[in-house]
Amino acid sequence: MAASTSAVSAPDVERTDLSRWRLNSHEGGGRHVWTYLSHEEAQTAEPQRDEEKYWLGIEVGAPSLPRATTPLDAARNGFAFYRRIQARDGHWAGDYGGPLFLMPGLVIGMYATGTPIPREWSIEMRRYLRSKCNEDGGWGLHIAGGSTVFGTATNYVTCRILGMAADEPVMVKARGLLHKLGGATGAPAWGKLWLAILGVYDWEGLHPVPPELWLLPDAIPIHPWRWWPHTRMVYLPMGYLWAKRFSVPLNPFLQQLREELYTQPYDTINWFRQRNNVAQVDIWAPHTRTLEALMGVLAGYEMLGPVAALREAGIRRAYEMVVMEDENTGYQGIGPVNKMLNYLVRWDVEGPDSDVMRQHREKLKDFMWMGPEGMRMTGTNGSQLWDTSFIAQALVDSGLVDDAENKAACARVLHWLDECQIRENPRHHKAAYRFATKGAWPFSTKEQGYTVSDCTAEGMKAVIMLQKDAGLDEQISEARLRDSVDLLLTMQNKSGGFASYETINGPKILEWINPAEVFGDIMIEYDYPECTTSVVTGLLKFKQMSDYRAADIDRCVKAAFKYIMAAQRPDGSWFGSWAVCFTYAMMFALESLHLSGQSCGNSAAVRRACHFLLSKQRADGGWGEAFESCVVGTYVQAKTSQVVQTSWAIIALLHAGSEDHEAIRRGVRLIMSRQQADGQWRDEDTVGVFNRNCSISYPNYVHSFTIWALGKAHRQIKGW
Ligand code: LAN
Repeated sequence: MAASTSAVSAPDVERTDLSRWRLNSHEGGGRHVWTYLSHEEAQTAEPQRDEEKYWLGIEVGAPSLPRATTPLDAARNGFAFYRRIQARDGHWAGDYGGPLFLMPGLVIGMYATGTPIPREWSIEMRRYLRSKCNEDGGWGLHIAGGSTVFGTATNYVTCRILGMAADEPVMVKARGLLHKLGGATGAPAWGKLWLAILGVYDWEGLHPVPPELWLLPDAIPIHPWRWWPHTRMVYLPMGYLWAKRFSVPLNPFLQQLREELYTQPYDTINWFRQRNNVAQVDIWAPHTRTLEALMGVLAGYEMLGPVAALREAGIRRAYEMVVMEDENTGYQGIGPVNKMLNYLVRWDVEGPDSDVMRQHREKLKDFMWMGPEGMRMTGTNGSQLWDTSFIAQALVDSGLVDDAENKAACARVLHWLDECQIRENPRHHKAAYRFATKGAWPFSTKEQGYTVSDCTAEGMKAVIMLQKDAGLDEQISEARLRDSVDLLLTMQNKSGGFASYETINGPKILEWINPAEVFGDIMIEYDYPECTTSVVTGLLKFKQMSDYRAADIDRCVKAAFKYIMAAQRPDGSWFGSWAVCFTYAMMFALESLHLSGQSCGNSAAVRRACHFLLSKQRADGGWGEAFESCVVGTYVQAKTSQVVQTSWAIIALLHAGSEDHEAIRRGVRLIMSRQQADGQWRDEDTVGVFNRNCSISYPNYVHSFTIWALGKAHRQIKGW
C-alpha cells in the first residue's frame, strides 16, 4: 500500500536546488507556472515567498503564535498561517497530484513530438517517480495504490525516456515486478494506448476506437456527446490517433524497450489476443459481454476493411472537434489526458512550428507542479476556485473575516472570485456539444472554462457570503449572480439531483460498454449528493438576498431534497464520490437538510445520520476514514484519525444540530492538539478520490476545513 519514500532522501538521487524554484501565480487568473531560475537569475531575483517555500517543503519560518485556548483562537491562528501562503492574486495554489497515470502521457507525448523536456523537469520528474515507487518495485494507478501493470509499465517507460538506464537498480526491480505481473501485454486499454503511441505495443492489440462514432446522428442513445465530458474528450483524440495508427517510428531505443517490457520476444506476441488481456491487479470494471460483443462487431468491420470515405470523414470530424476543444479551453483541455492526446493530434496535423503547437507547449506548464519529492503532473490545472471558495466561506462563517488583520486577504479573495467567474458561453458552444458556461465558476481557472455544478454553487455562495453577510464592497453585481442561478436551474436532472459538468444525457446501459477497465462509472454523468447539496445551498443562499426566480428555485430545491433523501442509505449515511467518502458526503447532505429545516430535533433521517457518524468516532475523539471506503462501498476505518475528516464530521454534526456536544468537543480537541505552534496543520492522508478507484490530493483541505470546523463549533456551542 504505502509508497516508499526512501529514495527521496537517498544522497545519490539527482535533484535541483529547491531555493531556485518560483511559482508565477501572480499573473492573475490563477495560472500556476513553476519556473527554475538560472544561477545568475537567482542572485538578483526576489527571495522566495512563503507560498513557494511552503509548497516546496521548505520551512516557512513563521513565528510561534500565542497558544490557542478556544476553538476560535485556534481557527484564528490557523488563518494567520494560511494567509501567508495566499497567492498574490488572491487564490490559494496547491498540489493537485496523486494519479500516477498522467505523467507517462506527458513524457511519451513530448518524446513523440520531439518537444524538448527541460532538464530541471526531467531531474525532478525522475525524483518524483523514484519516491512514488512501491516497495515491490512497481507503481500504482495513484500514489496510495498497490502496483499495477498500467502504473508500472507506463512509468517504467517514462523513467527510461527521462534517461534512467535499464540496469539501474530501480529499473531492474520495476522490470522484475512487471514481468511477474505478466509483462506489459496485460496493460489496461489506456496503458496499451500510450505504449502503442510510443511504438512499443502493436495497435492490433487494442480494441477499435472508430472516430466514425462522431458521425452518428445526435439522437442515437450511444452517441459520444452523451458521455461524461472527460470520457468523451479522451475518446475523441484517441479515435483520431487509433484510426491513423499514430506511432513513433522505431529506433534502437524503442527496440530496446520492446525487449524490456515483455516476457516473450516482441515479434512472437499474438497481438490480437491481447485485446481482452488485462492483468487481474488492474481491473476495476471488467469487460462486460456486451462490450466484448460490440468489440467483436467492430473488429469484424475492421477486418472487412472500413469504408474509406467514412473513416476519412470520422478522422476529419474528430480533428475539428479537437480544435474546438483546444480553442474553448485555452489549449488546456478539460484535463491532462485529453490535453496530451490533443497535443499529438495537433502536432500531427499542424506540425511542430505552428502557432497552435506554440500555445500547446506553453500550456504544458500549467499541469506541472513542483513539490518536495519532485515534479508531478496534476489531475487538472489546479483546484483554484474550489479551494478558494471554501476558505472564503470558512472566514465568513467563523467571523474571522471581521478581524482587521484579515481584511486585505479577504478583499483579494473577492477580487479573485470576481475575475474567475465565466461571463460568456463557450466560443464553440453547441457545435462542440458544450454545456452553457455563462455565469459559471469552474473548478480551476476561468481559462479552462468548463462549468461544474458544485463549483458554480460554491463560488456563488462564497461571493454572497463575502458581499452580503460580511459586507465587503460589491464586486459582483446581482445581475451576474442571476446568470449563475439561471445556469444552475438548467442543470437539474429528472431525478431532482445534480451531476458534475452537465445534465445526465445518456442511458445507464452505456456503462456496459465502459472500455477503460481501471475506472468505474465513467461513461455518463450521475447524480451526486455532494453536487446536489452544493447547488441547493447555493440557490437558497441566493434566495436570501433576492426574489429573482424564487418560485423556480423553490421547485428545484424541493425536487433536489427528494433526491437527497432517496440517496440516504438505510444506515443513515451518504456515499461520497469525490473525496473519502461517507464523512465527506455527509457533511454536504446534512448542510442541505439543515437548510430545509431538518435537524436531530425533528427529523428521523438526520438522527440516523448522526448516529452513523457518532458510531465512527474513534477513541481519541477524531474521525479517520480510509480510501478503501470508496472502493468497497462501506465505511472502512483509517489507521489513524485525520484532521480533515474530523473537521467534516464536526461540521456535519453541527449542521444536524446534534445534541452530543461532548462528541463535538472531543473532535475539536483532537484538531487543536494537532495544530503546530505557527498555526498550521501538517498534511495527512490523501483524501480526494475520483472514478471510485483513484486518489487525488487536496492539500488545502487541512487548512480550510479545520478553520471552518473550529470557527463553526465555537459559534454554535457555548462555553469553551
Ligand atoms: C474532479 C475534481 C473536482 C470534482 C468536484 C468539483 C469535487 C466534484 O464535486 C465534481 C467532479 C470534479 C469536477 C472532478 C471530476 C473528475 C476529475 C476532473 C476530478 C476528480 C479531478 C481529476 C479528474 C479527471 C477525470 C482526471 C483525469 C482522468 C481521466 C479519467 C480522464
